[in-house]
Amino acid sequence: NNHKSCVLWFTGYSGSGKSTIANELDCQLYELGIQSYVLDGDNIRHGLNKELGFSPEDRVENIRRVGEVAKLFVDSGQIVTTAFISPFQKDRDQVRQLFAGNEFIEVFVDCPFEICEQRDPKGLYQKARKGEIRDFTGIDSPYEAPINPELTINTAKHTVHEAAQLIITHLKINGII
Ligand code: GGZ
Repeated sequence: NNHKSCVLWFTGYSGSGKSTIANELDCQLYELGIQSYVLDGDNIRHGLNKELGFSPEDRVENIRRVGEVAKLFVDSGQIVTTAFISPFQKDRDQVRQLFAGNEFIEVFVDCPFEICEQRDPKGLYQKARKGEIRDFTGIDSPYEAPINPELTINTAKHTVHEAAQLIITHLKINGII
């Protein structure tokens, strides 16, 4: 299948649905005959970035490295989705600069903080509230919502399937697939 390469850079709170939507998108692209790859905490923080924690400095370095890896995927002609909180606008902007204008697609996985905390799929919010985890995004570590994302998806209003569809539509409208 003929398509252009790009990075879909997801950003949003823990529990907003980044990895879930990224994996659904991966499946929907596969059904269109398009190969893609997902970078997330599971394959990056346990390997390449395993010495990094959640201090502001470590998050900056985490995102910098993910940006460089995403760049390698795009150079190799692939569509890559990254699913990291990436809480700082400045770091997302720095990653954006690695890419040509239409190759970097910032996707705000927008879900009200209260709903992310209610979902609490891994029980981490509860631990953070009890003080068992420090530097937790939205509790005692900041999150800067994107100023001008290419795409915003409210995951309190859309199903996972719909969210992936919205991204596919964006890729089609912009001539990437
Ligand atoms: C935020 C944390 C923390 C702290 C562990 N703050 O819902 P999850 O579990 O699967 O996703 C979260 C993930 C965040 O890692 P990222 O690499 O995406 O963060 S960043 O982009 O800011 O570097 C959460 C888990 O790791 N987790 N401790 N203190 N999330």
